[in-house]
Amino acid sequence: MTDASIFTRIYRGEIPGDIVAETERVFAIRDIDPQAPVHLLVIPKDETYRDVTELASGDPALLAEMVSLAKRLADEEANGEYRLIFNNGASAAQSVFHVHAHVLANIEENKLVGF
Ligand code: DGP
Repeated sequence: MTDASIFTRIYRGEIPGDIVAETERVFAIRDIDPQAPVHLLVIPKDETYRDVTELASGDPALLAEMVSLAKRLADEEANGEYRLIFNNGASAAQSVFHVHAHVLANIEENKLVGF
């Protein structure tokens, strides 16, 4: 049996993490190392899917639920505009292999991060 991901452990309350929103199947936390004034992670509660490629083919409705929560958070914390980033694979800077979307907003002009 593999260990639960860090995000699953946060959701279970085993590791500190501020859950800022949740839906039936998705939750959101603030990134520990923010790259923009608003930097949230939107994460499925179930860690079955490693990355967005697997998720899109396995459960597109869950992907849609993630995008919907991202938009709701961008409305609540910014002006509704946001970047949505999925890193896919270690050489593309993915470090946690439990699919998650980075939601970045209130980005200063010319300060787009490349991570
Ligand atoms: P990625 O590199 O795309 O796999 O993004 C993983 C993100 O997860 C990274 O931006 C930092 C964040 N992260 C890692 N550990 C923790 C943690 O314990 N708490 C929180 N809030 N974020 C974390």
